[in-house]
Amino acid sequence: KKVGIIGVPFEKGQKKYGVSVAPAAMRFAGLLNQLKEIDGLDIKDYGDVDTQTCDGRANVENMSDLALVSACNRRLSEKVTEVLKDDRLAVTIGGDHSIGVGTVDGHYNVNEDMILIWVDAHADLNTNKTSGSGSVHGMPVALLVKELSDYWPYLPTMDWQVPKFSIKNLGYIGLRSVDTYERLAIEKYNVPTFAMEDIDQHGIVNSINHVLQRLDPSGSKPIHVSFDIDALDALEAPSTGTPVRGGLSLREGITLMEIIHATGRLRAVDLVEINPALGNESDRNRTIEAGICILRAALGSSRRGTAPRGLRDM
Ligand code: DIR
Ligand code: MN
Ligand code: MN
Ligand code: MN
Repeated sequence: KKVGIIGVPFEKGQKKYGVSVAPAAMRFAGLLNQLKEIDGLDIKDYGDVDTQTCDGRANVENMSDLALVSACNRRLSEKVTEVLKDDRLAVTIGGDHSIGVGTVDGHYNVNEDMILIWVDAHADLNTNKTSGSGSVHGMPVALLVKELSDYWPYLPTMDWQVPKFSIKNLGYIGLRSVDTYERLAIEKYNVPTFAMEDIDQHGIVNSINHVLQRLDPSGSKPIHVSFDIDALDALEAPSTGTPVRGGLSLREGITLMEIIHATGRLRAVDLVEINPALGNESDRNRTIEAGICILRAALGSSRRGTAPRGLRDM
């Protein structure tokens, strides 16, 4: 099983300093070695995407730093496509969640039949007209889906990104802070959504199985998981820009990823919004550890353990 790691030190999709440090902090914490411990994995590090430079300007109302968001995502999209064409599962470490535009775009360009599981406290489904913050990390899903393209004005510098992905192939897990127009879109398009109250009622196992069944009844499509660390409870992952209490336990997050891994169809995972500059050292370490646990589960680490190679069938 082959995996490619991409770092995206980008934080202009929101307003707090520090999310851009996450790829370096995750590497320093031993991410690569902890993934290499997983039996049979071949890990290649593709390094960090350039997030600093852009040409042109894009002054769009209530949309901060669009030209930089656009340039970073354009490079990221190409990188994700490259990793997938190298026949590797693309693991992207953000950065804020605006980078979901590039990861999903790059994945869609290789697998047009992909389905997208957005694991988040938030729906990230605002347009510049509905957003209360003007931060693009609250808008990536709305930028990606073709059904909402008419709700956007012309976006200078974004011509490279034609919204092609259908909202019919999207599902949500973990929501608990949804803005009014986001909720309207979820209902209008009947997006399979397991908000925290639904997970409380049905359990995480039934919740993810239901989403997978709805999006892909035949069980044949490539899966992309975009995991915002704020989907986890603020006690499990405190170092993040917009923490919300009452979220997934780390165990629920791990179970979710184990189930998705077990499909054998996971092709891309994003892990975003870890902000090592927020909170104290214990908060930072806990949040980074939680992120590594989530990625390990996604890549097939078993909590039961794995017997040594070659001795299993004795
Ligand atoms: C809010 C917060 N819905 C917004 N979004 C966040 O700014 O649009 N997404 N924090 O992760
Ligand atoms: Mn290559
Ligand atoms: Mn998000
Ligand atoms: Mn979020």
